[in-house]
Amino acid sequence: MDDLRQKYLGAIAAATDEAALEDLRVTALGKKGEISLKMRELGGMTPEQRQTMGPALNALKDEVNSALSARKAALGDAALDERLRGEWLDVTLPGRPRRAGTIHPVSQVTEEVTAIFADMGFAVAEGPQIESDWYNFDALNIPPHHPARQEFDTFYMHRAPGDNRPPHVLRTHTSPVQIRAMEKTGAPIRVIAPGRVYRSDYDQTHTPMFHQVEGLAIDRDISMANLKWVLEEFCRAFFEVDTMELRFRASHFPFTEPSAEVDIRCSWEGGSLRLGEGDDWMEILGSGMVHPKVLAAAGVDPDKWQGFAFGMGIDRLAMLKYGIPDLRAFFDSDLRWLRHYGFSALDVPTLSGGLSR
Ligand code: 2U9
Repeated sequence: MDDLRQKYLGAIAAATDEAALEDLRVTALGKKGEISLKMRELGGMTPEQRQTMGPALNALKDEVNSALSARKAALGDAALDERLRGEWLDVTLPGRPRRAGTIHPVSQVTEEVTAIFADMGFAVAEGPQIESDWYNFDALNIPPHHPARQEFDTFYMHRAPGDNRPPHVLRTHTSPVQIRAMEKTGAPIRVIAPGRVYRSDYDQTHTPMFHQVEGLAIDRDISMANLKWVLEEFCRAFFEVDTMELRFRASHFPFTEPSAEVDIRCSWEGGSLRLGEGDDWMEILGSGMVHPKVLAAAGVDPDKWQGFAFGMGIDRLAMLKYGIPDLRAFFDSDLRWLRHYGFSALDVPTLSGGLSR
């Protein structure tokens, strides 16, 4: 018995891999293994012999099994140590840089503008980009065949052959959104409508898709004076210039009467643009008192209600504020370009807190 013990424990300790251990297990404890055969011989022994040999063989079997398990674990640990030595990892190496997205200047400016008007009590309204000609033109006092329709360089949708109804259009301004808002909530109302608009035009200062924000305030006695204050307050906050000065120039839009284009004081001295100082004026938006016909078309009684509206180009505001030279740059997807102008991921506008620099 001691010979068997010596033989197997020695062989297990000397085994160098799992396959050798498995061979030893089969040779000792398999069906025809040496120890298994010895256990089978117990049946032919006298009860006295069996009483001493039985427990001794069982103990040997347990000992061999434990030795096999222990050696197997030791070989596993050694293999892992060996692998870890080979796969050395330098945790001090710098990580691989990941490209983060950036906020687009147009989105950022939209958020800035929205925050400023929200502080003055304007809600945000949205509407479809494919519009009926009623909402885009008729309701805004631009009747069919009126020469004013030609000024909008409109994209028309196709109608099925034989369908002679006027075609839908890609909205040329966000004004239809405000018609829909008035229809829905009536007066009084104070909303801005930011969003994409479309005109068939393409050069350094025009792209076929651009962004507008329009505003509308209707109440019992809203006047041009209210309009002027709101726009001054907006320009001071948006351009972060306390000395901002506005000039109203008489103009004409079909949907407002009277109408005014609005300029801001600026200087071009030394080749760089400075706002709120100098002897020059730069046009930044259009505005006026909403035409009574437009109120009536939206279901608002013009004998009871009146108010102002204004409109401006968001892309142009972004170019002015961030010094972007060419409108077409907005369609560049080059992140280096955006970083150059200081737009980084998750930049949150901070203008709603105050109006000063
Ligand atoms: C309703 C009634 C009136 C919105 C207005 C302008 C003047 C204007 C231009 C500025 C630059 C368009 O992006 S731009 O090319 N807009 O000059 N927009 S008044 O008037 C409205 C809007 C809605 C119901």
